[in-house]
Amino acid sequence: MPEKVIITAAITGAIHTPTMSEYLPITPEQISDEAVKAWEKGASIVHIHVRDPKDGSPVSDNSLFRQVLSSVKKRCDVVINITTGGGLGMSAAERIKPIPDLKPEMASLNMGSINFGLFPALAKFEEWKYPWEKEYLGRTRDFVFKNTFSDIGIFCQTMYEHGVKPELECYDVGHIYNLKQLIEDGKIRIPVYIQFVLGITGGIGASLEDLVHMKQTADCVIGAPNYLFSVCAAGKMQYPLCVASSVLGGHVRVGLEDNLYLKKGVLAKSNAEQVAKIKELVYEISGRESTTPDETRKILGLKASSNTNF
Ligand code: KMH
Ligand code: ZN
Repeated sequence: MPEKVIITAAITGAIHTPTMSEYLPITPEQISDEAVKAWEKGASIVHIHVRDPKDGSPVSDNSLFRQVLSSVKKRCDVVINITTGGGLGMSAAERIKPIPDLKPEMASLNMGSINFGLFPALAKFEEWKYPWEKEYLGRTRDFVFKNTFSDIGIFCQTMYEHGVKPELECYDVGHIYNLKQLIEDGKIRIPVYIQFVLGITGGIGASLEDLVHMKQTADCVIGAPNYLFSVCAAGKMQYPLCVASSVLGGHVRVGLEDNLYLKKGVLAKSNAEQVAKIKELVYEISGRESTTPDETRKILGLKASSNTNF
């Protein structure tokens, strides 16, 4: 088991909408402030999406990314991981375009296609702050989040060209087999860093058994020396499965991208609150302290932040 645990904070994502929580960061200032505060509480990686500052809808806009990334980099040494999953309905070209421009240390790389279903959230609210929210969530009944072998091949080639370490998002067991194929084809280089993403409608569930099944599959198919893993889980299983990951020797991801709550019925007022909570739980249960950003760079084999372009 690795001695220390890497905590990632996924700051805003593209799953939740402004109606769901007044604390969801929207503007570049809010997103960068949240990232810095998450680092202050122990996150060594921040995973970044950007939103339209006017209405909070997910966008892929290089100048918004640049504002966020340069503001964070000025204030702290946290590792910055940007999304290439983007938001629902974005083309592959839109999703990858920040990579050659900004050359971050890390970026997400989604390992397969799923019917990414956000529609269950529709039942929880009657009134919406912005018209796009209801339409965005409803559309996902028929939305295929497309990540074909060809898409993934282009994405990872672009990342390697620019010195970006991919974090491999696996939403279901088949995605681990996709990864095996991509490694065999020489497209993805070992050792890899996998994010097991549990509890997205359209992917695997978020039970302890689901996590163990993902881990056992990765052990068989990829092989323990060839991969490190982290866990994120949608909604209320965020903390239990992150703690379980830390017991299994994995790393953890929290943040408002995946879960808006601090505990049952209590919205998290910030990403930092969630980071502080998971840091303490992990230490209590598995005795593992969290890494500094430089320790994370060493563990994951990242380039220095001076080699980014922001
Ligand atoms: N949104 C999460 C379910 C990405 O940004 O590329 C997984 C994720 C993917 O973070
Ligand atoms: Zn994301």
